[in-house]
Amino acid sequence: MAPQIKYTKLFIDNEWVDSVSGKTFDTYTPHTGEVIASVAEGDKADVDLAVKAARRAFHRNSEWRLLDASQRGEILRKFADLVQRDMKYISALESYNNGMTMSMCPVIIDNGLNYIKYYASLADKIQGSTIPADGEVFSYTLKQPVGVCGLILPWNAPVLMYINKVCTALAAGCTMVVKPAEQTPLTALYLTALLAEAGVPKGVVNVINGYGETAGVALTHHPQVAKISFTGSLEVGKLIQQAAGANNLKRVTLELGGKSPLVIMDDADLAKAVPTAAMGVFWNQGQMCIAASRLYVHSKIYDKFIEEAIKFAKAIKTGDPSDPTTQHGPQIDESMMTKVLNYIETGKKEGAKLVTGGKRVGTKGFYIEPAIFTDVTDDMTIAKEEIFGPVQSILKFDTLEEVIERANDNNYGLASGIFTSNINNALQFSKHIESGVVWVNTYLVLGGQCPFGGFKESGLGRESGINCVDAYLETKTVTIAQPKKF
Ligand code: TXE
Repeated sequence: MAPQIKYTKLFIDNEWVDSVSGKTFDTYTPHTGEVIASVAEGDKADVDLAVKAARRAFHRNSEWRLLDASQRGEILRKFADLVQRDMKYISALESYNNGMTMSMCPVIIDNGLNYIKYYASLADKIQGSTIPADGEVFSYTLKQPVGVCGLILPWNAPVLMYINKVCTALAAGCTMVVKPAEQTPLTALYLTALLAEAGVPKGVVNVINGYGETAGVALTHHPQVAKISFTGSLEVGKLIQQAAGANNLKRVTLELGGKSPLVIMDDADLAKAVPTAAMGVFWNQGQMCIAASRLYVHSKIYDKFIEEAIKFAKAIKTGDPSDPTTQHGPQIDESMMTKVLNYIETGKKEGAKLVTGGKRVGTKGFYIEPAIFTDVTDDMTIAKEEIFGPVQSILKFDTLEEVIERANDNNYGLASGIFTSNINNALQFSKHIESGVVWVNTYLVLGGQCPFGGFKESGLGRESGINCVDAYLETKTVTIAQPKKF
C-alpha cells in the first residue's frame, strides 16, 4: 500500500506555508511515472522569507544561539530516536518518491541513524585552542557557527543527504534553508517535521521546495547566506562556486560526480570481487556518485571474471521497489532513464561489447536492465563520463603501475577500490590513486566517522568525519595584551 503523504508545503519559522506565488509542482513515483502529490513551489520570494527566518534564529540572543552545545546534541539524539520510531514509514516514503528498493531503504536509513548519532556527539566537542603567541599577549581561538547555510540536496539518496548536511550544520550551531531536489521533496519534508518534534527552535531549519534555476539560484546568490553545501552535478557545482565568488564569497562545500575506478588484480578473491564490483555499480540503479563505473580487470582473470559477472547481473531481480525481494528498481525519471539509455547506445556505437542487459524493462516506469560492457577502452565515452545508471564498463589491464596511470587519467577523483591479496599492491594503489575514498577488498562502505569527498572535479571539502563541522564554522583568534608575560 502506498504511504500516506503528510507534508507538501514549505517550512518557514516552524510553520507549514504555501508559496508566495501560490504555485505548486507535481512529484512522481518512478515505479509508474504517476503523480503522487503536488508540493508548494518556492522561488526567490520564499527563499527571502526563509533566509530572514534563519537570520532571526541566528541572532546572538535567539533561543538557538543561547542553547548549550550539549543541548544541540540532545536535540539530534531525540531526532535519531524519532527516525528510528518512524523507520518503516520513512523507508516506504523514500522508496515511493525515489524508487529506491525496500530491500535497500532500511539499510541506508539505519546507516543514516549512525550519522545522526555521530554528529550529535560532536556538538559539544567543538573547541578552539590556546596559542603560545609571541610577545606580551595571550591568544586563543573561538570556533563559531558560520551563519545561515543553504543546503542544496540531490535526489539519489534523499534521506541520507538530508541527514548528512542538516545534522552537521545543526551540530555546528548554524541555521539553514534546505532545498530538496525537485524530484524528491517528500522525505525531506517529513524529516523536517521530526526535527521540529525533536525540539529544533523556530527558524533554525527552513525548507523551500523548488527548482534549481529559481529557488536554488536565489539561495546561492543570497547576500545573507554565509555558506552553501551542495551535492549534485559538476556543472551546477561550478555555477555555485561562481555565484559565491560574484556575491558575498560564501563558503562552499561541493560533493559532485565521479567516475570511480575499481581494480581487480589477478590475485583477488573472485568470490568476493564479482558481487562487490556488481553491487558497486548496480546498487541504487547505479545512481551513486561513488559508483564503480570503471572496472579494470587483470588480463589473466579477465575472461573468467566476465563469465561470473554476467551470471551475477542476470540473476538480479528487477521490479517494483516496494516488493522487499526486489533488488533493482527504476531510474529516478524519464530524462535520467533516457540519458542512461543514450550512453548505452553510445557504448555500442563506439565498439564496446554489450554482453548482458541494457534494455528498458516494460513501458511504465523507468526501468533499465543491469548492463555489462566488455572490451571497453579508455577513450570511449562510457569510460570517461559519469553515466549515473546501471552500467558496468569492464576494461583490461596488465600491471598495477599501468592501471594506476590509467585510473588517474580522469577529471573526477571521488572513490576508488582494489581487490588483491597482496598488501603491497593495496598500499601502492592507496598511496597513488587520486581519489578521496579508497576501498581495499570491499566497496561502498561509508560511515559518519569517515571523511568523505573528492579530489579534482569531484568536489571541494569533506563531509562526515571528525572535522566535518569545520566546514560550518569560522575560527576567530582573540589576542589579549598582558602587562607582563607570566
Ligand atoms: O543534478 P543537478 P541533476 C550528477 C549525475 C546526474 C547529473 C544531473 O551525473 O546525471 O548530475 O543530475 C539543484 N543553482 N549527479 O540534473 O541539476 C537541483 O534543484 C542551485 C551527481 O539532478 O546538479 C537539485 O536540488 N541549485 C550527484 C540539485 O541542485 C541548482 C547527485 C542537484 O541537481 C541549480 C545528483 C542551480 N543553478 C546528480 N541547478 C552526486 N554527486 O551524488 C540545479 N540545482
